[in-house]
Amino acid sequence: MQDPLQLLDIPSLLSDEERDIQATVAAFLADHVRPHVAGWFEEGVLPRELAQELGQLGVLGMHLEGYGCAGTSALAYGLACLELEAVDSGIRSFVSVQGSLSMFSIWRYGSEEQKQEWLPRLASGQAIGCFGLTEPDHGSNPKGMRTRAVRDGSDWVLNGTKTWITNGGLADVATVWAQTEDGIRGFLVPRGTPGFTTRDIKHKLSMRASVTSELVLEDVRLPDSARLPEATSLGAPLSCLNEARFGIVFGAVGAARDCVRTALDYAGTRIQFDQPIAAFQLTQRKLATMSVQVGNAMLLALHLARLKEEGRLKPEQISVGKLNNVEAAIAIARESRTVLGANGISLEYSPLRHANNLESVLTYEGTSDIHLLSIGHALTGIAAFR
Ligand code: TGC
Ligand code: FAD
Repeated sequence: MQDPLQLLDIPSLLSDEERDIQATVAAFLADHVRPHVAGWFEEGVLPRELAQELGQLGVLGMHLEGYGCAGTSALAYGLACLELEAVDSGIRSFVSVQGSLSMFSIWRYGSEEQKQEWLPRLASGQAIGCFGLTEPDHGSNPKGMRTRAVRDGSDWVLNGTKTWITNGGLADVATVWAQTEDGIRGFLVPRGTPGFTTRDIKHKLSMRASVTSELVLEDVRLPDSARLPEATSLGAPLSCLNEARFGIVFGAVGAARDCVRTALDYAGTRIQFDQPIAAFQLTQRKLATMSVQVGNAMLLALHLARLKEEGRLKPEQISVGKLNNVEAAIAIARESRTVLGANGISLEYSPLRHANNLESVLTYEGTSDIHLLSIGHALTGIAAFR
């Protein structure tokens, strides 16, 4: 059976260095994560020790320069996300939130002291970060957030609740976005700050190998040095989302590739009516259609990576990638699961786990509706969000 990305000879579009990075990440995951991930999903856990292993691998904040970060190309980061999500969206989410949301917010908007204090520890996985934008009443519309930061002498006092925060219960530092009388600002809230608590969200049917939490801030007092000095509007957190959404464009390809590989392997060995089910035209139609979709998604991801490396990638182009690739991946995951018959509903096989995870990916980092509206805005010049 052929790998679906080999069909279009996608590896020939990568440099030797990009292929090496991808292969190194894939090999690490095959040994250290893939054998355990279905168990973590079943138990609803993500071991904290994984952070340091991923830090040693060098994928945490790998596309950032300095402060212990690897400073790789955007494409290399994308390929790492692809391999991470081929194992489980929860693992890619951990890396996305750490590198693209927590670390990027500090790297881009933090003071030199904040960068020195947090970035090397976050890059090595000795510390874990999270990013609190969403609130119970403000998901797609963060502009209306209720979390407030009020000046009190030289300090700030924060009150509010953030919810659905990846890594929240594990995090040593939370980037928290809050309204002030001058607009939205970001604050670094270390674990243990009086008045700051987290509560993990249970009973998830998706992203079970990922910690998702509520952050509660009750009269949390912080010095002005905890404020991200360069973040001066909602544009700051939204620019961090661009980084994480870029990783999802590639990650979704990884989940889809894993599903197609699983379906191909299964179809080659499962015998019905005295033949491998791969010999039936209707099965081949499924396998061929999914392989075309995964190839198209990868070509789109590569195009966006090259635009990003040239500094030309626009938010609406990221919306095209996030919308297309996540919708393609969830359709592929569901179709792959049908190829496996009854076995398709077992955790022994990855497609339904991927499909369930992708329900979250479809929602977070901007729902498909929000990305359609962003594309519509770019096309028409009319913002139809409100
Ligand atoms: P709007 O008035 O259009 O914009 C406010 C300011 O932001 C600027 N801006 C952007 N800047 C950079 N990148 C972008 N993508 C930007 N989009 C807008 C804009 O130019 C403006 O700047 P300025 O200087 O004029 O103030 O804002 P709006 O309130 O109309 O909202 C626009 C909308 C709906 C697109 C935005 O609110 C949005 O993207 N909503 C979706 C929220 C979302 O995606 N939340 C994600 C939370 S984090 C998460 O889910 C992590 S999941 C874990 C994982 O990644 O694995
Ligand atoms: P809502 O905004 O209430 O949307 C509900 C429905 O209404 C959706 O179908 C939406 O598309 C639709 N809708 C909303 N507005 C419009 C409109 N203008 N036009 C048409 N339709 C519209 N957030 C963080 O800040 N940090 C994190 O680390 C994080 N991690 C997450 C992890 C998981 C597993 C999940 C599931 C979510 C996470 N989120 C995180 C939250 C996520 O970003 C939000 O769930 C998402 O932005 C959508 O917000 P909402 O759930 O409140 O849905």
